[in-house]
Amino acid sequence: MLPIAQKFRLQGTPLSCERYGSGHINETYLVKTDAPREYILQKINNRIFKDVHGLMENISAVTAFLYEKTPDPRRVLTLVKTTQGENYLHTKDDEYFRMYEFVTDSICLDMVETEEDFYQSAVAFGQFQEQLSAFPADTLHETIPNFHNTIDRYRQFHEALEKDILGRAAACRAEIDFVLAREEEAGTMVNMLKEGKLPLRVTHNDTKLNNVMLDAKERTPLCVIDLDTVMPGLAANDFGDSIRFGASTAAEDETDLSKVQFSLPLYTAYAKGFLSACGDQLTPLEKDTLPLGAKLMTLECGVRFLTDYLSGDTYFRIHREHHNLDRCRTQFKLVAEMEKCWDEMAKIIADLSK
Ligand code: ADP
Ligand code: GN1
Ligand code: MG
Repeated sequence: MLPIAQKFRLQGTPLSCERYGSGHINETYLVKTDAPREYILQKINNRIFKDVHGLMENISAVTAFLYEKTPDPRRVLTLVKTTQGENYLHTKDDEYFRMYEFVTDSICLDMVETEEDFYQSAVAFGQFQEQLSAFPADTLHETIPNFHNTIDRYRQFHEALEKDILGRAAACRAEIDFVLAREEEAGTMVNMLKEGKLPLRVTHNDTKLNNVMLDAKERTPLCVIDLDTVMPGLAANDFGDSIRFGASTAAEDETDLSKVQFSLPLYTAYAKGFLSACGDQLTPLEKDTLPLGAKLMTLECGVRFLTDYLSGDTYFRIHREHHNLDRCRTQFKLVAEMEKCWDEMAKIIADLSK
């Protein structure tokens, strides 16, 4: 990878380039130079992102827009150009790479450590949405069509189930039944959007806790990263995706389901942070749909993991056998728990919205 790193305008000579982070899609590397400086190099997954040029146009435009408001490389993800002055490198082998400034003195969490950290991550994502409210949404490329179209995610699930190419369906009947039992409800927000009841906004669409950087000392928001899926979307989906990942008491791939619980205190902390950062912008109905966003993003993600499991694990990177099945099980456990405390979830949002 060092020869790739050398093709970017770095300060100093690159000394090392090691795999980094725990994302499921791109390949991320930490580059260290003798300056000394650190950078993040990423090989973009062009099997999943079919229009890398459009994707990089999005990222370059969004980061430039944010930089105008906050001209600080710790507070806005900052691209490093190639020696040719481009925003990304396209190699002869048809591989795509990009380089970012490393966000210094920061932390990036794979699991919530304190309620306060989760609250701060909500402020970060809420501010991100608020800052992008003036961004011209029609200039954005749709990097993955129908990304949070839950109805289409069900269509893909049915297709995978019908093909069942590895004969895995028989062993996950309970999970399949769980998905089927919620099919009608799964389309609720997509239909509300179609009916013009919910507005499209510029959203992040992948608001996992490990896609936000906090200041290592203050543990306050620095910047939102992983901008591959910034596209027009629903505010409640950004809220919901954070909840599905962060308001769980266990990791996304925990195999001991007794450890996986949906935490109402964490949900409340996130809701406070999110509403304080972008609440003024949201319509009353958008606020009302926040709990539904949490439930449907968790269900959708579980459906996506299960679909990938049935299809032979071609989308999400796996590190062990049945990894995607384990992942889908944690999501369905969380959905089941949310269903049990549904009224409380709604009341928390209603109280905070007063
Ligand atoms: P993926 O799409 O695979 O999730 P990310 O862009 O989220 O890729 O990067 C993976 C991980 O690399 C992040 O969770 C974070 O820990 C780290 N990372 C990414 N960009 C930066 C950056 N600019 N500075 C510091 N760490 C970063
Ligand atoms: C992927 O890229 P990463 O790891 O931040 C996925 C998200 C899922 C998430 C589940 C482009 O996110 O949609 O919610 O895994 N990203 C893409 O952990 O599909
Ligand atoms: Mg990520």
